[in-house]
Amino acid sequence: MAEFPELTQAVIDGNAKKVLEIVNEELKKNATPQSLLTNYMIPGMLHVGKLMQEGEYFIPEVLRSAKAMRGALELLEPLLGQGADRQSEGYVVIGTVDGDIHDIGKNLVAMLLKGAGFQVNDLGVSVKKEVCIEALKAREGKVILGLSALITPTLEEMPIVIEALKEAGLRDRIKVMVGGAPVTQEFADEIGADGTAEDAAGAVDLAKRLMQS
Ligand code: B1M
Repeated sequence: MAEFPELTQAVIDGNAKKVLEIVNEELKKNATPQSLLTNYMIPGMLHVGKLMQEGEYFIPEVLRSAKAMRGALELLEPLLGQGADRQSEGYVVIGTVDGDIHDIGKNLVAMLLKGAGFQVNDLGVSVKKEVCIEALKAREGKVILGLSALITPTLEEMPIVIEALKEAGLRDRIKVMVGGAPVTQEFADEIGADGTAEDAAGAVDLAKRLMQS
């Protein structure tokens, strides 16, 4: 018996064509984008991380899997928004912190936020604090700033951005949400963020709570 379901294995193998094929087939059978992501594709990427850690996968293999994931995310993105309340839930500026180029998780968070009715300004990866400040200044009223980090060394960028918000006089109207695999609730509290979430669905719930707080 195969160790992983076919879709998970296709992500692990970095077989972009097969990932798209299976996703398309499953959608025709009425599978939801959320279940394809949560139950099959994300576990595939997590296994890729394990193989990387064990020295079985190197950057080229990891990039192939990331590319396969990205192709399928592009296909799923419009579907994640279907049925959502189109009235804006709020405005979110999001990015991966300076020095960090991981964006699959951040993109998922951005997608689900859009699907839930938030307006999202995605600043991309390795975003400098000045770029965050500029984007936040351009928007009046309450705004959520979402910061993602995947490698431990770049976690230290998060408090630097929060400090920059204070210096720019923006902290009182900006809610800061932090996330990414190495981020814990304890860390979020320590740096004075307004919250953290373990996954993209949790990030949507948190964003809704922050808009009401
Ligand atoms: Co990198 N990498 N990587 N990598 N990579 C990790 C993160 C690592 C854990 C792998 C390992 O060693 N096991 C390790 C970090 C160790 C550490 O510091 N703790 C690591 C390393 C070391 C590196 C390099 C330094 C390797 C090198 O060059 N020697 C290098 C760093 C480059 C840099 O950023 N400066 C590097 C490079 C890369 C690639 C470019 C090859 C590629 C990224 C491609 C891309 O993103 N476009 C890559 C990948 C793919 C990974 C792994 C395998 C997978 C990450 C991923 O996409 N996960 C990863 C292993 C792992 O995470 N186990 C690894 C799937 C994704 C859906 O989950 O991103 O966690 P995640 O997002 C989740 C939650 O965290 C949360 O919701 C998401 C959805 O559920 N979330 C938020 C994320 N952001 C959020 C924000 C929120 C709220 C929730 O609010 C704002």
